[in-house]
Amino acid sequence: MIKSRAAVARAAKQPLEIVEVDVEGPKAGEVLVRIVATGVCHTDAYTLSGADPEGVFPAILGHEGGAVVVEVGPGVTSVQPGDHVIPLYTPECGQCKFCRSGKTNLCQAIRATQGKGLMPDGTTRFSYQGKPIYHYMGTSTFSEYTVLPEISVAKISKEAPLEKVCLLGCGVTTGMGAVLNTAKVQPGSTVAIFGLGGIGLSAIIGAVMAKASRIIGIDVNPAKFEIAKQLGATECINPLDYDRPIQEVIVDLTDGGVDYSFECIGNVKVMRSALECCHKGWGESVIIGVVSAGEEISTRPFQLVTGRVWRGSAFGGVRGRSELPGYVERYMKGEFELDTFITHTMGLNDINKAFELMHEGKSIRSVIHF
Ligand code: NAD
Ligand code: DAO
Ligand code: ZN
Ligand code: ZN
Repeated sequence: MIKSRAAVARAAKQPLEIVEVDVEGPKAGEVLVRIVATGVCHTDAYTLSGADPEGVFPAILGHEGGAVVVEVGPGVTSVQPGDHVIPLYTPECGQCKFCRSGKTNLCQAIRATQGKGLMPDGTTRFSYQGKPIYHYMGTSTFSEYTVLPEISVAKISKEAPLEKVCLLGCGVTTGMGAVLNTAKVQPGSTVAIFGLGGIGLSAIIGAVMAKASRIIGIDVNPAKFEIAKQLGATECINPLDYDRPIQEVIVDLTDGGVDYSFECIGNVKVMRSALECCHKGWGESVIIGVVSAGEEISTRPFQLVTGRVWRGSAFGGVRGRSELPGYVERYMKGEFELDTFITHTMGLNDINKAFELMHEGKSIRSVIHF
């Protein structure tokens, strides 16, 4: 058992509490890692808000980390102490029906327990004052030390700066991957990106890499436009500046609609706009945003009958263990940058400030340094 500084979510809607928790060592097939840095993503705020049907409390949130392996449990062969890793909320076992299908990154090997805030053996490694604390998304990166299943870590180059590539643990991979992997945007395509937070801005980077001809950023907060243009958006529009639906505006701007759109907010009304701004006959819309339990999307079925395609993407469709190290390499080669995303850095004691900045629309990503 070791002590670890951690930000504990005691209950929904309560600020995180910084305490010293107890962390049990890794069991068979598990690894103990030291988190060097972690980003704070909108999904952490979503779970803390109480809207997440899988949200259990008390828990240690966080899923966008960069870490060093400290100890491995019996039977672990793919990593050893000292290795640098990115925790994966979408594991890759390589053996389940989903992994073997070659059609999805949604490995199901530990889904049942991960969704309940538990390790694969049905127990938790965290406790505080003798009472158990739940894991979160199989990662719990808001703790200096955390235990992960071996299939939930991607081994990456030791040269990569963990305080930056931690963003590849969620936001940047999710946005870039949705464009490059899920939609497979073609050179010369027109693209609309709804929501210019960490995910939407990463989708812009993906669209630039895919050589899209036109990249339209849409956000109700115009403070996001400068950075979106810096990253490659060719134009930015604010739905609040128009007195008609934003999909009509985009259809007019693009001679019938865009080739691809991406919803990076988590708003079912915007999801409809994103579908309906797509070009008749071939336009594809990808849902990335996560919405509260019970909410539903709607459109007229004729939108699909006439050739538009509606799909979704989790973690950019990226298989974490086999493909994420390649994304890190691409970053190291200078194919994309991460500095623009990191608008704030702070210590763990200030983590609630990171949530405030996100809610106020003042940050893209705050990175917590342990
Ligand atoms: P964020 O809060 O940083 O960004 C959201 C942006 O949307 C903000 O800039 C906000 O101003 C804008 N916005 C809000 N309402 C809007 C509206 N009605 N019209 C236009 N713009 C609007 O969030 P983020 O970290 O970028 O995450 C975005 C979404 O992606 C969240 O729902 C998050 O849970 C989800 N997410 C999904 C995955 C996945 O794998 N599918 C992974 C990570 C995050
Ligand atoms: O396999 O049923 C499943 C769940 C996969 C989880 C994928 C989560 C993607 C959306 C949540 C955003 C994470 C930050
Ligand atoms: Zn995330
Ligand atoms: Zn699997």
